[in-house]
Amino acid sequence: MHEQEVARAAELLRSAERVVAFTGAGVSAESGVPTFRGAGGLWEGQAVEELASPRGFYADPVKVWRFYEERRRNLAGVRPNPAHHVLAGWQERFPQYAVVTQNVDGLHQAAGARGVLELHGSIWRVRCLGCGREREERTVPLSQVPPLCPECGAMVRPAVVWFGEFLPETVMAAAFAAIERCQVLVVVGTSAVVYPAAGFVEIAAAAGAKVIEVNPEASSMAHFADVALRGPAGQLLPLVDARLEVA
Ligand code: BJW
Ligand code: ZN
Repeated sequence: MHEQEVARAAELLRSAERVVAFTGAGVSAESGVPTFRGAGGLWEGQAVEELASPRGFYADPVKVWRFYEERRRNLAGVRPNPAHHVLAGWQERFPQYAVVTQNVDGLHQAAGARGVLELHGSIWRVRCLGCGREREERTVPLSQVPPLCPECGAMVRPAVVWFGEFLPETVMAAAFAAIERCQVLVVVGTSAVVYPAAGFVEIAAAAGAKVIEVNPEASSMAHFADVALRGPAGQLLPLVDARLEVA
């Protein structure tokens, strides 16, 4: 059913040297990680602004901390799926390759991807609200209230990017450079509604890149797609990868 699209995607990739994989929550769906939007999404029936904004955190730090603590607990036993593995493997194939992700779950790295550009931070890091120090924090379970910084005693927060906050500058710069230069952009598992990340698809297309979208549903950027693979990434990316081997 997907044979033609798979063949076309492989054809675009086979001759490419500069490739970027741009991912969202859907790439982790088959690992058992809930996405944000839609049925069964993390935010179904929840006020997003209450959970993922600085205002929400200051209004009720314990509630927000527990939301992340629960996600960390759920993620602790989760393994990367074939989509993460294919995308990690491509760093060996393409001379210039980057994984640019909106995800905070660390699953691309768990699959072996190096230099992953995490636009929205990481759930496995915390940042002190007092001294600004950031550190890795992989203890699970950790605590039911925001821990205090061992250096200065202030409260720490998850080192993720909330609504209204700027994306980390060096990560943005590196991602932008890769996006602007790539020949093929593979957009996997994102609804592409959250900016500035969503804008990368248009930027790449405007700069002449071919766009491959891998998503069971059309994203808001689907009109930029040269090839649309409509199905689960964990099933379709291995098909594309296998097809790449065929000359
Ligand atoms: C599968 C699948 C399978 C399922 N295989 N696929 C311009 C215009 C309008 C608004 C703005 C704008 N610029 C900025 C804004 C404001 C705001 C914004 O974009 N709002 C829009 C929602 C309207 N942006 C911001 O505030 C950003 N900051 C910023 O712009 O700073 C500058 C500034 C400062 C002050 C004032 C103004 C500007 C920050 C955005 C931070 C987003 N943070 C979150 C939370 C991170 C922490 C956490 O994890 O809790 O990031 S929100 C959430 O959405 C998370 C995600 O990374 C992000 C994107 O979601 P994603 O990954 O696309 O997931 P879903 O669930 O939406 O989609 C899943 C997809 O998978 C679906 O399409 C499924 O079909 C698919 N799928 N199974 C393949 N098996
Ligand atoms: Zn501190």
